[in-house]
Amino acid sequence: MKLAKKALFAGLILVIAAGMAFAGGGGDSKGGVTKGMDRKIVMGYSQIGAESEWRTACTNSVKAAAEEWNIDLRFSDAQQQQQNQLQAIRTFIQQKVDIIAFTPVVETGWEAILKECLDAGIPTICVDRSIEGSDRVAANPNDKNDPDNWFTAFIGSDMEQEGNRAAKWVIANAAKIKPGKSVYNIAELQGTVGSSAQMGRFKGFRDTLGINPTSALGTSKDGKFKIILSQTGDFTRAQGKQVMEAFMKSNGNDIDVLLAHNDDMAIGAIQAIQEAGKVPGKDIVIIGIDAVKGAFEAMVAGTMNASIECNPLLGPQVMETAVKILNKQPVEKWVVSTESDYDQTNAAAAYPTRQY
Ligand code: GZL
Repeated sequence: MKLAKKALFAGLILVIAAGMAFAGGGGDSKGGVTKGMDRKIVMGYSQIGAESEWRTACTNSVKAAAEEWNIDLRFSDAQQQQQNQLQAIRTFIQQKVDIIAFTPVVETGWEAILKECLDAGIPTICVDRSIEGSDRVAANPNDKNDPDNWFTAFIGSDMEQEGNRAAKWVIANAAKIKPGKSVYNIAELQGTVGSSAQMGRFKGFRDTLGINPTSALGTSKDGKFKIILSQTGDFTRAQGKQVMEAFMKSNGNDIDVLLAHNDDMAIGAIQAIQEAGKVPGKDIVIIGIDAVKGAFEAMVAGTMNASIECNPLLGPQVMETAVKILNKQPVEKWVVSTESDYDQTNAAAAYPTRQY
């Protein structure tokens, strides 16, 4: 009799353990089901790295939203290397995750891996940046050569629009801050070369100023604005400072405006401008993109003039879109982020409620 009881008890333990593992979906401890699903889904996420305040805010938003939606998130940090992203996505395929989200560090080199995802029946979501050849509108779904069909949805900003908005601010404000100039010389700190963020901002800024969008340097049609320096700082503070140091050495007395493709590079450049004996925000009008906390602090301090918002809080949209896709519900090909522009007229009022 004792033996039978022991066997029964052991069997019970096995059943309970099996039940918990199933409820836990990807075997993690939390269990339960994903919001809007009848099971817990597993998402592989390949993130670029942690190069800027913006990126950290984006990562935090994705992780918090995965918690909120009860999604088992397999998160990989590529440390800015595309090779690491490709490897991570291949691992997600081997793990048979339900869906893959990724931020392409540059626009090129994604066709093969995304076709492997398609062959494995795993839908993919492009987050923040996009891939070459994608205009992110619904394409002919049967055309395997159309990059728009290599991923299911894109969630992120219109980078060209951000460049347009930056140029519009410069046109409207440069002369107010530095009056009396017939030509405003512009220095530009570009983002990671080949990324959709760098390419979109580069083009949008030039288009609105009336400068040839295919060349780094050039003069606007009306002759009022001239890009005299343009180089990448790879979206980091350190490199933004380093490149601005070189700009100040070669043309420190000629620069009227600095456009930085993100605030981190602008903040690095501010240090270089101060070390060169010039007054940032007055001798050189400084505009960045992202609208991160550091930019608000600089605008309130008067060392930075404006920042064009690029929303990193994409996590909720990523998880909502993933659940819709897995539930076979229709999703927008491009879920556009909503954004505003900030400068010294509204930064102080907005700063206390900023989330990143
Ligand atoms: C833009 C994003 C850019 C940010 C940078 O959507 O990809 O990358 O502007 C970040 O701060 O490094």
